[in-house]
Amino acid sequence: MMKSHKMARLVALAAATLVAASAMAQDKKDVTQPEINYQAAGSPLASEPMYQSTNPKAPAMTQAEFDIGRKIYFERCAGCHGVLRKGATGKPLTPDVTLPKGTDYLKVFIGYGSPAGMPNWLTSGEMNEKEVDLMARYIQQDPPQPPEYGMAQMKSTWKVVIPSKDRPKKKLNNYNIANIFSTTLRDTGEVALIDGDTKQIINIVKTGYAVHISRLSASGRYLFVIGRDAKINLIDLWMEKPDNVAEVRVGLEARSVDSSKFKGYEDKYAIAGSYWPPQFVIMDGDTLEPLKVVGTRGMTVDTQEYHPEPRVAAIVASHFKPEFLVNVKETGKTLMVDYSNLDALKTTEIGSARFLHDGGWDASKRYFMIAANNSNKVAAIDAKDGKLAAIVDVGKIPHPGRGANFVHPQYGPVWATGHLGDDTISLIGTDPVKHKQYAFKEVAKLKGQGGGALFIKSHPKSNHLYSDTPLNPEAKLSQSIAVYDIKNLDKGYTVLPIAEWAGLTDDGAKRVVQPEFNKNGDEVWFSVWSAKDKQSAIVVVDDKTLKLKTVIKDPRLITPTGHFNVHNTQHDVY
Ligand code: DHE
Repeated sequence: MMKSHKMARLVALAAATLVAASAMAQDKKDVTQPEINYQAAGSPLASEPMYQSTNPKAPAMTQAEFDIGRKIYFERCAGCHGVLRKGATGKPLTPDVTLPKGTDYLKVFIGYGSPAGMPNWLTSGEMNEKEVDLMARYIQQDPPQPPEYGMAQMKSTWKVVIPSKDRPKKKLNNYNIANIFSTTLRDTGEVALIDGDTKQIINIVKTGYAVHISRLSASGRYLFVIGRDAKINLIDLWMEKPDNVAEVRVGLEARSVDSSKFKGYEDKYAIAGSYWPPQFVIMDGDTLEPLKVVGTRGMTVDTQEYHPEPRVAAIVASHFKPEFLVNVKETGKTLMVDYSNLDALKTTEIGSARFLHDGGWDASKRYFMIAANNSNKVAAIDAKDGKLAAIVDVGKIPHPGRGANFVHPQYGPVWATGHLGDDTISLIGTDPVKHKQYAFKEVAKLKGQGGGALFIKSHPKSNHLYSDTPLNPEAKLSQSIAVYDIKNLDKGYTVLPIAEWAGLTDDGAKRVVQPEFNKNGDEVWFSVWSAKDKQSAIVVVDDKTLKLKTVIKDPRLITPTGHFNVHNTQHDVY
């Protein structure tokens, strides 16, 4: 009896290995390793203590093993499978799914991966046999829940370093602050404030963990920076040496921050959205005092099922109404949050498609174009009429950053996005008045260098469209940029060897990421992003001639990724 049971298990295991092995073969076609690594970046929740509940049906685990499993899960898996393992861009891994599969089957899947995008953790060398076994047992346990994080916790981290009354009454420096760049130094948890005119570093400001984005207040005076650990820093650009004046931690993990831009509310409020807990908070724009916390847990747009952890992705401030547009990823909803009365908060909920991630305004700033990345769609939200204008099918895993706006010779104003999962750039018409027949349709697909594109950029004064491919597995592509002549798109693209121009001598990854224009729209900045212990740089290109203008190198520029020009970010120019 024992023997036949063991035999049956071996047969099942062999079958699972075959499934996984054929899966791996297809895997290569579908999802690239950098794409997976991008989705599955480490979560700050890895260091949060959590309660281990014992499910008698799950394989035994000691508390020490459980803690290791939890750490690995939040470092490697939570980005795709969700904090509560209910599934996000990856499949659900709750015990009702994992227990019937059993440890041996799960070990094969974790070890060898799947065509749907599950990495091959064992054969890639990222986990050893012991860790794979531990993870196979871990995901059969009840998922531990990280703590909630409400007003009391926020208030306990809130610090006003320089009170408003002690801040400058006028600009105290000689910088052309409209042309300052805030560059993310990802792995040091800092931003570099760089003078766009002289290319000198003004200050390096300590911010949150694995800092993510910077945004500007409506007046252009205040810079908001958010870390993945949900720490926000408020930097005053009027100071003699611009620096931090307030900070607060609004959750345990986050990605987005912005500030009120509607007439009469300039610089009044700030808002930040969290991945965990799933919520957003409205703060005082001057001090970051948290004022109102709103949860985003709720029903999904399509099957209308409850989702316990819908993460807050991109947030923008409307120019038409006193509203923030808060994009909730897993439920596929854009919340238009009216901040004119925080005590009677009115929200218009617009459903579109799941996995809303990043996006930006069209040139008129009326339509917010948001990528539902794993649904391969872009939703256009009409901020004036408070409704969905359209949902547009695009390529595989659109990733626009904030996208790029330009006037197409044939289709009029268009907004563009590149894709992580294919080599196309989708152009979507955005003018329903003079180019009605093209409005909110994918009017053209440009062929790009390859998949793994993250950011695309243009400028009203430029005739060029720039597209990066930092996550492409081929170094030649991840280290260069494709540029299109907007007036002659059929000609295809010109390749700029940005990493080569940086002249870095070590063997760093040198991924070229995020084109960003200066204020005048006549030069474009790129980060050349290498590992923490390797040299990185910023390369500045002349937009007219497409020739190298300057390379900014400094030992303090460690892992530069995104950069945000004050004027362009303040006025949503892209
Ligand atoms: Fe980002 C924007 C989330 C990985 C650089 N990133 C955003 C936004 C979200 C997001 C929700 C939109 C914010 C907004 O507009 O309000 N990013 C995530 C992730 O969940 C993901 C996939 C994995 C993770 O664990 O964080 C991720 N992002 C990365 C990177 O690895 C990048 C390339 C390098 C880095 O610095 O970490 C990166 N993300 C950026 C940048 C922006 C961004 C530069 C802003 C683009 C813009 O033009 O506004």
